[in-house]
Amino acid sequence: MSDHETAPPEVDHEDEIPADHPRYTDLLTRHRIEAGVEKGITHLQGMHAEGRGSAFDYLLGEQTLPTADEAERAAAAHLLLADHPVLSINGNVAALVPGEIVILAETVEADLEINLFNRTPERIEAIADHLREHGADAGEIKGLEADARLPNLEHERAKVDADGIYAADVVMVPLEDGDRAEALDELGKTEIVIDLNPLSRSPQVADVPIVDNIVRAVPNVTDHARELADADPADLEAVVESFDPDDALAEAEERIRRGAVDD
Ligand code: PTJ
Repeated sequence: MSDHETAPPEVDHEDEIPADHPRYTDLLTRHRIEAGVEKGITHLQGMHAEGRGSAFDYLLGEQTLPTADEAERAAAAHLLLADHPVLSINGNVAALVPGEIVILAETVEADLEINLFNRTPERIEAIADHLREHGADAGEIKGLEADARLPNLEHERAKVDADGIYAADVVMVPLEDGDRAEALDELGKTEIVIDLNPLSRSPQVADVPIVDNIVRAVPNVTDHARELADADPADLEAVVESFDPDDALAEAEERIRRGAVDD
């Protein structure tokens, strides 16, 4: 392993991670997930998910592909066109982009809904508190009621809010497990998935698969949404129509297989 791949000594706060470190994003996300586990918001399995994501990101050169940027623009257009958009939050999302996801929700007037694979009341509360600390309005966080169920999905993972994900027309589900992504797809919702693995079932069933690191993707969707905020619905529809999910998945897979780290 070359020197630049070696992590610096343990840091107590993410501000201590040197911003010019060649693997800065990886060190930052790793630190945030670790802090999330310590705070009780991220499940230990979130560390495995993070490790997988980080390997794919390394092969993508830790940068946003042009097709991922197109996906992020299409996601912004879908969210702006939606009647009832919802952004789904799990333990990794809450740890990695708490402030950024709150800003995106405000920008596109979406609800935030906590929706966990490993659901416990303690984690739900801890994540809701964490989102409030990052600017979410106390009354606007959904997922605490869990008074509806997604069909064809077992136990805790199926729980959603009747006036949240269940009623949504457009749902953003970052770092999602494949079964739930499929269940949402079967309900006919427009699904935006953020996942660094283009071969995972979640991006495969998505209307808009964003193969990018969530720490780059969410702020970029917000930037596109701000730019498109005054666009006519017809122009937003044109952005949606011009995006090809199969091309985006194929480009990401090709890039990962080539492993063109230094391009
Ligand atoms: O908080 P919970 O209980 O809801 O659990 C959340 C996890 C993430 C543990 C759970 O949903 C899970 O096990 O997910 P998977 O099946 O591991 O899928 C996570 C996907 O996210 C994988 O395909 C990873 O490659 C991808 N991923 C990991 N980190 C990132 C990422 N994609 C984008 N950005 C990342 N930073």
